[in-house]
Amino acid sequence: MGLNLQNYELEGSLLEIHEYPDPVLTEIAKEVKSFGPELVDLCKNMLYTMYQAPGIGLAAPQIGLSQRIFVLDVDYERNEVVEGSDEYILENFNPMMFINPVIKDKTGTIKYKEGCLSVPGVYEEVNRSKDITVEYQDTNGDQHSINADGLLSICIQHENDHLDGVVFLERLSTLKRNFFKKKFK
Ligand code: QAP
Ligand code: CO
Repeated sequence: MGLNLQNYELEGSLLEIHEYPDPVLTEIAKEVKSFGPELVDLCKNMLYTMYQAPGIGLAAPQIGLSQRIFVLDVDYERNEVVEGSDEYILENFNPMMFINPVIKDKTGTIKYKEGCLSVPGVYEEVNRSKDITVEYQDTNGDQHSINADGLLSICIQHENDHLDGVVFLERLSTLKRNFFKKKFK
């Protein structure tokens, strides 16, 4: 399968998304110690699966892999090539890959209606930090640090939670959390 990214063909395989309450979603993911072409391939397939869904973020535990990896893109627009087709054109795509991320500084608060590919159909408001600094490695193992705010900040915090075995339902009020937990179990 392929996704047309403004004449750049993203090749990849569609990975199976594990849904809540799959136990892999509650595990603490392991640090990545091996970098190179296999990791690049995995990230490409994760991005491919995310764009296909469509979603804006996907963490490795969501594809059944308990490793500290997530991908995201909060900028892209996806349009059908022709109405009703399953071929898409992506515009303004800005794929990002985070290996062994650590959120360093968090300030302020921001509320946003979040969803999750592993909890289909549920969209609820969650409080997060507004501004963050995140340190992470790229697929070569090189170290980076970025500041994030807005949707990027929210998305990084949501995906980083997955690496600690936390699904966004855990961040809702007790009443809502229990309601949705019951619904999925
Ligand atoms: C996490 O979520 C996120 O229920 C990424 O039926 C969400 O991509 C970060 C999705 C909001 C920041 C803000 C959910 C797709 C996608 C669904 C997603 C669904 C289809 C969720
Ligand atoms: Co999620």
